[in-house]
Amino acid sequence: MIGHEKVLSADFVNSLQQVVGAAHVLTDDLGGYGTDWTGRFIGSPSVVVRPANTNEVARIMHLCSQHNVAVVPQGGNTGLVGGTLADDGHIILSTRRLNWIGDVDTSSQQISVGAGVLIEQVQEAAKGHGLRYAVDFGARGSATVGGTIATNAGGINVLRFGSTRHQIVGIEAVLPNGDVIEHMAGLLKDNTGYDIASLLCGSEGTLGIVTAARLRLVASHNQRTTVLLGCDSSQEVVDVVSGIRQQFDCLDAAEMFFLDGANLVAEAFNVAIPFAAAVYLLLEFSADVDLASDIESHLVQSNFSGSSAVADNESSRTRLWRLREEHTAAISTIGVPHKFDVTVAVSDLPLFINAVRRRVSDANAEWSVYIFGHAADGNMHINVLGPTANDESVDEIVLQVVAEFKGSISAEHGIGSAKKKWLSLSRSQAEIDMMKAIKSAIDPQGLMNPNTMFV
Ligand code: FAD
Ligand code: 2HG
Ligand code: ZN
Repeated sequence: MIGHEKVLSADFVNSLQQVVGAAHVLTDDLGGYGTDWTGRFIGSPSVVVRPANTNEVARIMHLCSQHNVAVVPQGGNTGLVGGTLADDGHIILSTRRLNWIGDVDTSSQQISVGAGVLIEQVQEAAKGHGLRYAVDFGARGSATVGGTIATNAGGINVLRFGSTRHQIVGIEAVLPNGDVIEHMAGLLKDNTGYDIASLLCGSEGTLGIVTAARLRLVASHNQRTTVLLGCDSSQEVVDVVSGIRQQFDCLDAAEMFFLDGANLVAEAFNVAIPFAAAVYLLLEFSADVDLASDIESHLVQSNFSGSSAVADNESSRTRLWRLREEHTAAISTIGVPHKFDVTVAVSDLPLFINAVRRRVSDANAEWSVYIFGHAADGNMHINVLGPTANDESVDEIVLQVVAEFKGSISAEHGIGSAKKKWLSLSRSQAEIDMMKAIKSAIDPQGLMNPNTMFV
């Protein structure tokens, strides 16, 4: 990687202040900007700069290019792979003030928003028009549109609507040299060369700063049915999900977790567990009719004999969802985890889960392993507590198991700084060379997020 300035000159900092105002250039107390959500990745950025609009972002990038200063973009800082890790001499460019929300365009079912808008705010804006934003997950109240685009975030509704990439119909971004790309018309049919929005989606801040996006919205339905099932094994979860998917194309979410994780959430946040089971499957459907009795008949016909709980109002729905969504926060109450967000073929999930548990326990029986995730996507989150933040032996073990199952080492959260050593487990050398060629064509000085994605 090309060397950058380690000490920022007063001249450079003054120039930043002239662009955004002194109040939005932090140099002393950088608050939580330097540390990631998990507390595992602690950086040492020299400056945090908070632009208010695209023009200010462009001027900042132009200055950074002139002064050879590396830039780490940051949205809500909810990323879980050390993707906002900044060193001495790096600046963090926070997008939180790019928070404008356009009108919902009901004829195209689209909305344009600034990159700093929170996912929950997009969802709220859509709701008033009988629409929904399909990207949804536990960090909806703090993750930003720009961050979710940069990581191609997944979440609970991917099985029905696809990941963030499938929701982007337009993008605005600032390139490392300060040039602005604006392609926000939202035309559904637009085959005029390379798909730049798609390229920036999942680029983790290594190619430029996403400043705005045009997003597709989907119809929201009147009836939501949420059911928690108790299963005996992961194999039963896979079988139930497969049967349900064949019969119900209105399945929004199929989330699984184990009793140990449910107990942890219950203890940490005082959430009641409706019944004990080895593995839980949380299903959510949305349609224009109430599906509860159809789902029940389906389960009876397919000889499902476990316990079940159906949410009959919003507060019981919230209670069921908390059991799943609070896993991340509950784990953080007992330590700093090593996190993995991996995918394998859905049919391999039971064997894969067993293999991970066995191999981690063989390495150190004292380490604890929590597994939960998005069952229909084959995407499991493995959280290991016990190894120190810098002990990467557990990362090697888990990611090698993923490779043996021909899975992906990142299903949702990206590579960041946490997984860059293992990129070759999921990508061939030719693919990595191509990615590096794209990176150096767009960012020849290597200014953009230098600790992320590539070793
Ligand atoms: P940040 O954490 O600030 O940044 C993430 C990455 O994107 C960094 O590499 C950063 O440099 C880059 N970046 C940020 N903004 C921009 C921008 N405007 N332009 C260019 N690059 C940028 N993720 C999922 O996919 N699915 C889940 O179900 C899910 N659930 C979560 C639940 C919890 C409780 C938490 C804490 C996290 C969860 N995440 C999940 C992870 C995280 O929320 C996502 O990765 C999210 O997309 C990060 O958004 P952010 O705004 O916080 O980005
Ligand atoms: C989820 O699905 C998130 O809840 C976070 O992707 C996963 O905490 C994790 O490991
Ligand atoms: Zn997830």
